Amino acid sequence: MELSISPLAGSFGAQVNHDLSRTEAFAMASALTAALHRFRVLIFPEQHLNHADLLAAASLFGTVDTDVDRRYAVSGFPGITTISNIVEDGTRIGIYDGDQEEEWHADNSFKPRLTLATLLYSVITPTHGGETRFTDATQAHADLPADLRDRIGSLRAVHSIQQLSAQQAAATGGRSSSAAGTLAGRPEVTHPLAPVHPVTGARSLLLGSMVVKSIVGLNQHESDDLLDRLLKHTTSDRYLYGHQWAPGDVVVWDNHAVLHTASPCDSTRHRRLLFRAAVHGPSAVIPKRLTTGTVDSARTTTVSA
Ligand SMILES: O=C(O)CCC(=O)C(=O)O
Ligand SMILES: [Fe+2]
Repeated sequence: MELSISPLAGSFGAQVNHDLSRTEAFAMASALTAALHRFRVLIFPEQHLNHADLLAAASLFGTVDTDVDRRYAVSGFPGITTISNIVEDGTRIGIYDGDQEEEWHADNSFKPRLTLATLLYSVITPTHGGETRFTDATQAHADLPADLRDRIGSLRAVHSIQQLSAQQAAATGGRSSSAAGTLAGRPEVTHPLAPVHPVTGARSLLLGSMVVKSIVGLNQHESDDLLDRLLKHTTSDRYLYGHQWAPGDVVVWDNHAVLHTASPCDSTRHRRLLFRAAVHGPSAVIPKRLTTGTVDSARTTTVSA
C-alpha cells in the first residue's frame, strides 16, 4: 500500500489521503513517520475517528503522552484533551485562551522533554477564523545569515510556564489556560535555541512568543532583541501556513521542526471543537515493511529519536 501525498505549495506541509482508522494504517506507521519528518506538517482530510481511533492514530507516530492538563482530559482516554471555545452550563469544555489567541510555540517546551508530534482532530469548525497557523522553523533557521546561525548554534533559552501564564493572562485580560492548569508550577527549563532534530539532524528555531523568558548568558536587553529578531524572521509570511479547518481534518505536526499558534476566533458567533493527542517518545516498536518483512524483522525495527 502506497501513501498518497500531495505537498503544499510552500517549503513544508503535505496533504495525505489516508484513512487513519483502518487497521492497515499500522502497516504504514514508519512511512507516515517518515512523511512527517520530511514534510513537517501532515493534513489528513475526511477522517471519522472516535477517541480510541485518535489514540491509535497518535500511536502510529510514537508513545502517547498522558501527562496532560487534567481539567480538559477526556475521561477514559488517557492522552486526549479537548480544545474548545464552547461553554456548557457556564463552564468552558476545553482549553481556551481567549478569542484573540496568538501564541507562537512548540508544544510542551516548558517541560524538559519536548513533544515529538501533536495531532489535532477537528469536530466543530468555525466558518470564520480559528485557523491553526504553522511556521517552518526549520527552513527559517536554514535561511538565517551564516554568522547569526553560528552565533546562536550553542545558545540555550529559558522556557517558563509561569511566564507563559502571566503573558497569556496579560494578553487576554486575565484568562490563561496554563495558569490554573495541572501542568502549572513546574520549574523553568532550558533548551537549545537552535536544536538539532533528533531524527533528521536539521536544526530549527525553538522559540515561543510567551513561554521563552531569556537566552542564557545574555543580558535581558540583548536577549529580548535577539529573541524578537528571530521570532520576527521565523513568523514572516514566507514561512507560514494557516490551516483552515474542515470537520474531520486531522493535522499532525513535527514539534521539533515547526512552531504553531491558534488564531483569533469570535466565540460569540463561532463554535470550535478539536481533540488533541500528542506523542513524546518514539514507539518502542514500529512495524516496518510488513508487506515484505517477516514478523520477526517487523518486530525488531525501532525508530530512534
Ligand atoms: O487551537 C489551536 O489552533 C492550536 C492549539 C495548540 O496549540 C495545540 O493543540 O497544541
Ligand atoms: Fe500547541
